[in-house]
Parts: sequence; structure tokens; C-alpha cells
Amino acid sequence: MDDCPVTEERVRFYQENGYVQFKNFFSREEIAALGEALDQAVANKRERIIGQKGPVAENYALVFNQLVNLWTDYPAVKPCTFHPRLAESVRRLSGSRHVRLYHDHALIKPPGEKSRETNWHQDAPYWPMNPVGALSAWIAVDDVDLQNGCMQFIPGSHKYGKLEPIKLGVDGESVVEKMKQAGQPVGEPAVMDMPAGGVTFHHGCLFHYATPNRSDRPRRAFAIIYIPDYAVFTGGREAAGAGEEMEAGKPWDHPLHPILAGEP
Ligand SMILES: O=C(O)CCC(=O)C(=O)O
Repeated sequence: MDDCPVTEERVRFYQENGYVQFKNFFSREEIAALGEALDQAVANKRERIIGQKGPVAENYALVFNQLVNLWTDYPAVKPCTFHPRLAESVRRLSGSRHVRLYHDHALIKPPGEKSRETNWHQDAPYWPMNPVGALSAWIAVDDVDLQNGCMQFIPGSHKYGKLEPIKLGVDGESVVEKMKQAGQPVGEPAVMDMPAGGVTFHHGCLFHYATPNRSDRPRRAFAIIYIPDYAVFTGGREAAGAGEEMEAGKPWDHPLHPILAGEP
């Protein structure tokens, strides 16, 4: 694919740092269409927002409104979830023959005083797959900066591998603090501010974080998680909902997890 921005140099950067950023990936038109789709999805599908019940759940909803698997019943996001250039970028970064969709999700940080941080965490501990290597594309649907909760990454932290999960939405829970308390060195964060239409790709083991949305602007993001061909399903909870129909130890071969780039 000629227009894929992931060069060998970018792949080397990703391997070393666990992330890579493209400040201008999508056109204005593409991102405006995605923004409209997200607004409609949130308006129509409030009941599907994760974290609507219980005290911790309420806190979680203040971290962000999360809507998982939007593509399955909201076709307006499909051009983005199935975007060939995005999927090919991931395939190159993950060094994979092909990449499958794990799931997409809208991550909308509500503005205002009650907004909470996204705790420092890794993603891989929540994903039922092995070995590690899966990654996310995080798409800025609004301009994002430190005021409205852009992502922050600790470069190179993916090299720690998969650690214990931490509890999102719970004060003081932080993989960075845990590592520091264990005497492990943790570097300074890289701040991923970018205009709407920018994309970051981050490895499932990378330590990442976002401040609360302290602005009066929205912070709408759409993220897509991809599975490389070498990762098998390990059984148990499966956020996209196909777990019951798949076998532990086998590839993610299921219609909810289509191949988005590369050879079968
Ligand atoms: O959008 C956020 O604040 C966090 C997103 C995140 O943790 C992720 O995409 O892995």
C-alpha cells in the first residue's frame, strides 16, 4: 500500500518506544463524519455506556464514557474501524502477516469539574490473548492537549511485558507507582497532544494515562484494538462477545474478529 505512513524508521521507533504518533492521519472530512457518528451513538445508545451502575462504576464513567463494538450496530463508524491504511499501519508495526479486529470503542471524556484521570495502566492484562503484541490505534476526534485529556505514554515501558491489571477508576491505582515502589525505573511521560485527525498507536504493554478533561471542550476519541496473527485466544472474558464461540489456544477466527489487513 503506497499511502501507508509506517516506514521502517517508524517501525523501529515503535519497537523501541512502544508507541508512534501521526499528527495528521485522517482528513477533515473523515474526522467530521466520525465525530458525528460518535455523537449520534452516544445519544442513541446511552444504555450501552460501560460503568453506569455502582460506586466504582460511577467513577469509571467519569474517567470516560466507553462504548464497545460500535461497528456491529453502528455502521457509520465502519469506514474508520475497517480503514485499510490504519489496519495496514498496525500490521507493519506489529510485524504480523495479518491483523484482526479485537474491538473498537468510543472513549469520550466528559468535560467539567467531575472529570477524572485515566489511571496509569497497561491494556494487555485485560486482553485474553498470548503472546503480547496486540496494539491500539487511538484517534483524536477533537483537538487534544493537556487541558482536555490527551494521552501520555512512558516511552519504552512496554518492555516490562504484561504485569498485573490495575483498577481503572480507583484513586491511587497506578502501574507507574507500583513499579516505582518495586524499585523499577520509570521514565518521564511523552505528551500526545495533536489536532483532530491525529492518531497514536500504542503497544498493549505500554504504560499510558490521560489527565481529567479540565476544559469546557469535548474530548472525543475512537480507538481500535487489533490482534496480530501470532496471538491466540486464551479463554475467559472477551470484551467483544465472541468468547463463548471460540476455543482457548486457537486463533481468533470468528466473524466478530475479521482480518482487516494482510493475508489470511
Ligand atoms: O482515552 C483514554 O483516556 C484512555 C484510552 C486507553 O486507555 C486506551 O485506548 O488504551
